[in-house]
Amino acid sequence: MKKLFLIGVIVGLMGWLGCGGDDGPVDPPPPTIITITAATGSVAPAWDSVYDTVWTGIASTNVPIAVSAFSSASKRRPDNALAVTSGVGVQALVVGTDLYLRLTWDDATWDCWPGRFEVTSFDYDTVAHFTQDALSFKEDQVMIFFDGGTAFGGWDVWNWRMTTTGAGYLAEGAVLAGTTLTVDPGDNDLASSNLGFGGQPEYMQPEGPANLDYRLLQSTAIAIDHYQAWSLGDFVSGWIINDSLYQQDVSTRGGRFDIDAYSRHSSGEYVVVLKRALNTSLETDLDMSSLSTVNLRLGITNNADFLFYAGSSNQGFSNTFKLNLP
Ligand SMILES: [Ca+2]
Ligand SMILES: [Ca+2]
Ligand SMILES: [Ca+2]
Repeated sequence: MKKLFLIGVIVGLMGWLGCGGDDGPVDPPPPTIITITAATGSVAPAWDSVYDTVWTGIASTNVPIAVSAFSSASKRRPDNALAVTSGVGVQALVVGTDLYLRLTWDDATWDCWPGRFEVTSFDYDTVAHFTQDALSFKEDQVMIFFDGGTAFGGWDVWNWRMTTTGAGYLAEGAVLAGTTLTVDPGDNDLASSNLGFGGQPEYMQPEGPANLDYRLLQSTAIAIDHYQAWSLGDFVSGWIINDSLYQQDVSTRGGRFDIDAYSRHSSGEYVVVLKRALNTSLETDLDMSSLSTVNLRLGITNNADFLFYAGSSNQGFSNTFKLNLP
């Protein structure tokens, strides 16, 4: 009788531990979707600061950067987990008809010299010869993806890049459908290549070798002078920035550059403030003016271009999160 009782206890325990039972594996709990609620403000933050006091009263929500390709099939792996930030702080604000987003993330390297030219030798001893380093020197970037749903056919995209948009205080609008990114239509160019005849830069800053600034501005650039007192290793920017475009009103700028941007990189941290109208009335932009919630994703690169279809140690994407609008 005692023996039978013991067997009964063991069989009972096995059932409780799931040994030999016919219950299937337990489904994992659904992931928690991060939700951010945009604050409503009456005063617009200063356009030329990321530290306006308006932001101090608005909570920042950490959005983890979880995957290395836009498709969630490619998960971040331990060997590339360190190349980009593991999370982005997001703050959102609506003032009137405009949406402001303030993003904060860690990046130890300020990569602001995409395709730069470097003095690598001298012809006839004194004439500087430049080499373009387009492979090693790209730029830091962020993309915000607004889910346009099936009616819109893809994602409405805001793309900020440290130099080729940020140096002109703007971000570029686009649409991502599948893995194809198409910039919004518009006649204006913000950054034009500085590549001239014979692989040499075409323009330089008027201060010459004395001013190695990443911002080569159209309003002040002069023709390159190879006879100046260049030294080995001096740089000239790979891009010329149209520094008058941000001063035009949005309708003159065109649908491609309807996003204002201001940024700071200091102590290994980026802070970027972006602003666009909730409704631009353009079919390549999502009309958010009548939405109470929109699904977003974020993408970050560290000195790299985006590769939507493939994992990369220098890019990361968040999972989808929600933004509640007033
Ligand atoms: Ca960087
Ligand atoms: Ca646009
Ligand atoms: Ca767009």
